Amino acid sequence: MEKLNLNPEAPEPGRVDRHLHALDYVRNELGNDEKKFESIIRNVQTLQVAIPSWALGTGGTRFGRFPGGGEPRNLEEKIEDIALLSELSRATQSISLHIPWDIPKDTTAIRQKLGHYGLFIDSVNSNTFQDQEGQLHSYKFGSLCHLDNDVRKQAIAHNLEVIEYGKALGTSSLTIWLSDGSNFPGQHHFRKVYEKTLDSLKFIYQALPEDGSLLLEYKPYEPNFYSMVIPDWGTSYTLCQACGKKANVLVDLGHHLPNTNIEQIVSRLLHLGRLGGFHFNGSQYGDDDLTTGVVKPFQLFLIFLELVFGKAEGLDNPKVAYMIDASHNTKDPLEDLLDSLENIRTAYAKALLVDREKLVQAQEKNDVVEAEKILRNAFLTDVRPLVTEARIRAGGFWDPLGTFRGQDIRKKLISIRGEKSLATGL
Ligand code: RM4
Ligand code: MN
Ligand code: MN
Repeated sequence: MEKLNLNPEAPEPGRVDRHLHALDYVRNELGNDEKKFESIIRNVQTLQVAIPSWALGTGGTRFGRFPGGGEPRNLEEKIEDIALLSELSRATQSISLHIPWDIPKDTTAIRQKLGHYGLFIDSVNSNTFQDQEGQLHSYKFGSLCHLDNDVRKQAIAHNLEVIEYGKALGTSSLTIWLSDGSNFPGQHHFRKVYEKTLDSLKFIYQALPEDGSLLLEYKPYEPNFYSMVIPDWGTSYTLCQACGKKANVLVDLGHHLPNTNIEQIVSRLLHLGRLGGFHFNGSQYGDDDLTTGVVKPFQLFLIFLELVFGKAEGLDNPKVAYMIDASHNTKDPLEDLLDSLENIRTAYAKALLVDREKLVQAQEKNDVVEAEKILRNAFLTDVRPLVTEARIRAGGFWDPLGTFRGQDIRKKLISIRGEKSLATGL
């Protein structure tokens, strides 16, 4: 199968004129500083966010799943979906794989297919949060933290296998999220499970290639509701530090308790040189089921501001990896992903507007009102014309979502893949 061909887009009458007009407004807001204007567009264009192979089907909760049809039936079709997203938005070029949800049968053919669409593999993710058929030892009571050597060995071996898949597919990045934890007080000896986890991670770390990277997530609760072995950035940080330079903390926005100051965590990790990357999603209470940047757009802007300032202030960090990690329970997954990609770039563009020198001056004078005003002015500026300009110049579509709907893409996918096709994932 090849990916669906998109018809060229005919922007509705007046669209281009309206765009140019709106673009002039932003130019003006920037004091007609053409250099800054152009550099923002270039920066926005370079922000490319990976898509996980497990987010292309309808997500579910433990109560149910309501699939919308036309879901990709295999890795090849997932790649085709991402090629479609890439052509529409020009904001994504890569895909993350979860093993064993997406075991590539023929790695050469997969690499060829990726190359054909100008895509690549971002990171490979291990999965020791589920038991697979035929598996010798269960992960019911943990994986890398398990007190039983045999269970731990099996979980380590799985991670080593995932590293090998990664190498065969051209990526040296391994992402680990552990569901290990406990549901009852007394169930875990906190220190012991931490030590076991560290031993296991060190072992896995040794198997990374020379240029390898290990991204370590944290999550405060779920699927365990009393304690998680890696509940917070601090725990992840100490584990990474004990492993070595190639191990870094991954911040999944949904993995925080309500009202956590995520931007401060980002700042701290950047400061310490251990910010490995992001999993973007949105949430009101917890976890990752909402579109990125809808409920808390100001927070997303503040997170990007830390990244922009960190870079401007020369903080030495590994290359930060960006991925969307959301479960699309309600919206069409492809529409949801297009929305998220757009919102991420919008937040970034707003952060790029902020006049850092003026802000630093206000901070030094303790001018709280001025400092906050600088941020709010940038945040309230409508940067959508800039984001559109970045996309159009890169060969993307004027209206990715409108095109997806207008050209009946989902209907066409259903006619090829069927109403009942189910993508692997949660
Ligand atoms: C976890 C975590 C991981 C993802 C799994 C499916 O909550 O966010 O990144 O791989 O979900
Ligand atoms: Mn995640
Ligand atoms: Mn998650």
